[in-house]
Amino acid sequence: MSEELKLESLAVQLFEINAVKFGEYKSKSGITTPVYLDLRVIVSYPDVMQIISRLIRDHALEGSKCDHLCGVPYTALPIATLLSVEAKIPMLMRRKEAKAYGTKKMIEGHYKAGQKCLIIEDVVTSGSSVLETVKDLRREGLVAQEAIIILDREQGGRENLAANDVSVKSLFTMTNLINILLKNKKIDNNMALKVLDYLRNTKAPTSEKPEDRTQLTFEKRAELATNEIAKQLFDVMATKKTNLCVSVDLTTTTCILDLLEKVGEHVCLVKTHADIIEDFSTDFITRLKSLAKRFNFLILEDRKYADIGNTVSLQYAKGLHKVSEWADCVTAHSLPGEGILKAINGATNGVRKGVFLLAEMSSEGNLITPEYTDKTVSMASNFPSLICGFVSQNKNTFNQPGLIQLTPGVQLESTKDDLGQVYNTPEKVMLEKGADVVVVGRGILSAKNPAAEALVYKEALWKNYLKRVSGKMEL
Ligand code: S5P
Repeated sequence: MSEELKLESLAVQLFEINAVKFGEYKSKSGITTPVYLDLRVIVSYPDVMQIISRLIRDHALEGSKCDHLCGVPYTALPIATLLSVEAKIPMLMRRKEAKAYGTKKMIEGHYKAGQKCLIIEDVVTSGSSVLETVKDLRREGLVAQEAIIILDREQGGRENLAANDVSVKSLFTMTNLINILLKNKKIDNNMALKVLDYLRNTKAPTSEKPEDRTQLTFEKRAELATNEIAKQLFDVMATKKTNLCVSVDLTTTTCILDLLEKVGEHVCLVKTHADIIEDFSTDFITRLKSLAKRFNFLILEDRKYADIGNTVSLQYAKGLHKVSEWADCVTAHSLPGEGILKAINGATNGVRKGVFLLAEMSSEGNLITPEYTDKTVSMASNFPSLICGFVSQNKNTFNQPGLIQLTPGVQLESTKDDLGQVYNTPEKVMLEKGADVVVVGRGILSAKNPAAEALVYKEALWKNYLKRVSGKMEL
């Protein structure tokens, strides 16, 4: 049988098993549609499942060079499974929610970053379900640029997916399906015209291809920043030609000030942990501020606030450290909810300040899940004038170009310490992981010559920044 005849017979079978229905149905978005597809029922018809997977294998799969298949949960899972077995292509499985405990992987199966994964879906309307799977695959470093679907409803999904670099092959388009059913007298002319008319008039909203923030220069991003400290930090980076942040994890004020005399010219940001300093004093702060002015760097107190709003407002403004008086920005966890951001906002007394929210951590076995990361990013969107950016390890965490990705866990060689810290190289964090400001602590502090080492980091980072904004990355 030719491919055309096989498709024709499949369309008729789908109609007969009630996987395609005509009438008045409410779609997910609340609009009434004259045609409804419910391919979940195919699990009750092994013959139909086999016909679909063989049609995909013999026709749509042609020319796709993929290492894996991944079905969009749940309807497409059985089809992806059959296809995996029939075409002998390993499958990956995407979870809908990350597991609450144990490994928090969204993608199950064995894979390596850089491998290609083909997506299988039943029906595409706006393309949003396919995009959710694409996002999770890309977060794992997989290349997800192709999708094979059973039916394209022709309501803008194909265009939305193309705008996100995903090309689509389909067994049927809705027009094509309607014509087959009309020809086989399963529907009459009136119904066919009604459906085609509906398709012409009801398009899913189009999504524009989001701009990749990592390809924009820091000068351009300064213009897009909504937080004043982020804007200032972008400006400092562009002027000093450095995106290095030194983490001064030292326990005496003399050691910190001595170190900053040596490395101050090479950094855009100095990150402190005030609570590890044994002789903290207001005099230290005066000297720190004067170094910040002389060398043109900003100060980030890495306090990682994580309490209820009222306590955080006291921790931020009061006590021995009075952080709100001297730190340009601070780090905070999103864990307690928005109250923490309201508290910091309220305690700034109108002075321009910034917050980096912890969206991800660099330490092995941390309990942050992809869902937590996404919710952290959404929470930040309610505080555009307060949020500088995110502490994060991944390019896909967020894409607003006016925000800054602060990435710790960096040394010249990929290693680990004895307490779970994981290190990536400057090249990797700049070209693959989307870092904007890169935090280096012991890589510089433990060097025989910290000034020379800071210069090595600064140059390695800047070289890779220039490479990515020139659009000449070889990924
Ligand atoms: O996920 C994180 C977040 C932070 S802010 N992982 C981190 O390591 N940090 C901080 O970055 C940490 O508190 C430390 O001050 C610095 C990394 O230091 P290093 O010596 O391992 O480079």
